[in-house]
Amino acid sequence: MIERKLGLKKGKGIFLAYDHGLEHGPRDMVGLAHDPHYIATLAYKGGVNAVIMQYGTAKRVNPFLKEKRINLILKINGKTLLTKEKYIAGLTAQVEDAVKLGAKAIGYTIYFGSPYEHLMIETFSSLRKKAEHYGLGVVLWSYVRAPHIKDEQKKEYVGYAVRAGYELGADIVKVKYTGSMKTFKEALSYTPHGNGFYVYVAGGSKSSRFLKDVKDMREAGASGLAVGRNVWMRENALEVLKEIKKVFEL
Ligand code: FBP
Repeated sequence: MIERKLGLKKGKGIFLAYDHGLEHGPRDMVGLAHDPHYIATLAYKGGVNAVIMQYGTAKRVNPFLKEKRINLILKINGKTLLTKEKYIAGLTAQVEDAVKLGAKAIGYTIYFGSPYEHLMIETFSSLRKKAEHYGLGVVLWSYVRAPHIKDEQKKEYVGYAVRAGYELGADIVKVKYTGSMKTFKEALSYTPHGNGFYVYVAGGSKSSRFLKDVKDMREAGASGLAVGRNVWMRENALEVLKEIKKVFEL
């Protein structure tokens, strides 16, 4: 069960996302944030349920993660901001790499609606099967993203992304926030969640509304956050983690 693998309290938890060096490049890797040891230390001091990293980053901090018993979710696909092909993420590591590093789960992105959707779905199904074989959890970055889609955070799209992840067998879907409690609640209403399937929310770019949004996400039924920039881009990162924990009663 995913709850046990990641130490989730009735499915609730916080994941500290740190795959931005690949996804966004230098723009996010400023100051202390460029150093994965800083992030891993934050994860430890802040008592999060897991850190999310790409293979190259994870292998460099893995001794520390192991020593401090910090759970790892190994992100195994991704892309850069440099590509014009914004709607497909390539494989960056294998399930065996996750096993080798002692990760508790794999992370994989699908851009639903994309012209390459079928490729990402097919790859996901093989990886999901392999991850289950090795006893790893499966976390899906479930985003609706395509050239013809204007607002990927619309409640209908987020609702679709939650349901699609459920249909494909993810343990946890990580989705975008719709922007309000009411719309997020509606987005969650199309899928049974709790009991082995949980919805986590991405933090998004650094925002002054963040903690208010977190309260609304929780109120709407989110089980947790997979958050990056809104934590480690702040000087009071540990304080922010504490506040998030309070909201989710962790
Ligand atoms: P944030 O909380 O910083 O938004 O991180 C969540 C995340 O999904 C990361 O895992 C990923 O690197 C990034 O957002 C990708 O965001 P986008 O595809 O919207 O640029």
